[in-house]
Amino acid sequence: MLTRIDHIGIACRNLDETVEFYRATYGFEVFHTEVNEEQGVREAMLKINETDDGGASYLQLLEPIREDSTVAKWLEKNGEGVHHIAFGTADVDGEADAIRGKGVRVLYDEPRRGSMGSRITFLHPKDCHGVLTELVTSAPADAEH
Ligand code: CMX
Ligand code: CO
Repeated sequence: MLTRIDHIGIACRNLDETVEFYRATYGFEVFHTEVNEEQGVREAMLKINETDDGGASYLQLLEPIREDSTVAKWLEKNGEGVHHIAFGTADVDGEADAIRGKGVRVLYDEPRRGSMGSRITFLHPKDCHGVLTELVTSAPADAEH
């Protein structure tokens, strides 16, 4: 089951300036920042609300760290804006398998590492009516990240 909006991923050119926009305009504070080398991004997670399933919903602000990263390529083509949506689930492996079985391309054979020790995979936007869609299972609450 997919039980929440885990996050909305927003591509930006300058993470610090974008973080400041969200703070000054809405009062959202940074909950967590990290560099994900594999994904080629520096990111900030802004927690918007907690959810009934024990998780939370975030904005994920993404700045590319490499010219050849997916986000750099997307920014070049589209400019800043909403890059993907992510649904939260307790079972990313099972959900990915079930969705793959429906004929939607799942981009990774096995989930990879996402924000805060989560496990993530992506569905191809061309199979999802133009929306790059991520599936996320959060790390257990007591895990190091
Ligand atoms: N949303 C919607 N459509 C998208 C898209 C996006 N974010 N990114 C690409 N597309 C579309 C393009 O517009 C293009 O469509 P057209 O052929 O009609 O022009 C098509 O998909 C192919 O795009 P591309 O620019 O050639 O890009 P690639 O095929 O090289 O890569 C994708 C697309 C989805 C495979 C790649 O972005 C990917 O692997 N994404 C998953 C990883 C990721 O996004 N990581 C960053 C976030 C990390 C995190 O959330 O933690
Ligand atoms: Co994401």
